[in-house]
Amino acid sequence: MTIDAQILAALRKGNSVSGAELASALSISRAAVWARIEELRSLGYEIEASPHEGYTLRKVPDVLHADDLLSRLHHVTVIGRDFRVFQETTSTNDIAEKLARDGVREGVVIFAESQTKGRGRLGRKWVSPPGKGLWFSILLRPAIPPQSVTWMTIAAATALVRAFRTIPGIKPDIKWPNDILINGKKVAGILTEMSAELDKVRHLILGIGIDVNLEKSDLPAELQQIATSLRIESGHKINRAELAALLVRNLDHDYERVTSGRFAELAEEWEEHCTTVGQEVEIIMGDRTIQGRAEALDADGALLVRTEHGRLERIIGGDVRTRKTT
Ligand code: BT5
Repeated sequence: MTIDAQILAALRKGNSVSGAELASALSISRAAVWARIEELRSLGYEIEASPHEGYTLRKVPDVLHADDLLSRLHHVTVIGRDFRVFQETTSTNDIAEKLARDGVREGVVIFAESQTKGRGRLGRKWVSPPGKGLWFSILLRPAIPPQSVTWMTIAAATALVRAFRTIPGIKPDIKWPNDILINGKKVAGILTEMSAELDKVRHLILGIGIDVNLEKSDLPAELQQIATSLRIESGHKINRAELAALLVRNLDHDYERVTSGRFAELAEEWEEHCTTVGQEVEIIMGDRTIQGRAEALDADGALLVRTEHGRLERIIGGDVRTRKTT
């Protein structure tokens, strides 16, 4: 952990902590502690200094800050060992791709306060206004076969749902393969991109977009009826950094479940929250459309759909619509 992350973690733990305690815990001088506190203040942290009590953290700004995120995590195994935060970028997936090519180790999480070219699947646009969402990507190098890469989308959806359920009043559903909905409206999307050889995943980028504190007016007109935010649905503003830390912990936990061969356990949790399984669906994959009943996930994370002709089809991508049956 960086010095600033350790200072923030210490301030968060106790009511107040003295400069001498911090200096000795971090093996730096009291003057150096003071300089770091000043730096944190300049970023918007309200830290009170009193001669008797020491330093007290009064207020944390609503910004994403790598040291702050690090200070909120303890004992993550892979995801969240390293953070990079950008004010603005084209797409956090582009940054992750660059880091992958530079040989950066897996687990790094890249956040941006806003994206100018946020993307969804098939070149669709992902709206990413500044300061109100969580737009981030994770670089991973899992030792799994390329055909099982859907596991990662399933893992991410499960981790997101578990985090959203901690917010009072929020009941999220998963719409296969990559949408999280609340009351039928999209609140988050997942974009999984990979670079692979025939039998080996070189790297994989999990891009996640969450509408956290967006108001209706932050969304373009064409999305206002089909998208929502955690703030709109819960009726209150959400602490983005706290949610981000919880998500990263969940993602780390679920990544471990996938890489240690416990996908079946994860799939069971996913199915509990997925509204697609058990429904009559229509799935559009390019110029092909399949109709049938979504029955379950198979061992690779593909959706098994029983067509009208009784055949079981394995579906690994596409856009799903629930069909009304009469
Ligand atoms: C997705 O694609 O849902 C994947 C979205 C992934 C976004 C993250 S943000 C961080 C990382 N960096 C990126 O550049 N991307 C990832 P798809 O299933 O194709 O859905 C795209 C559709 O969702 C669009 O065509 C719109 O209809 C809708 N949409 C766009 N922006 C939205 C938003 N902010 N909230 C809800 N729906 C949105």
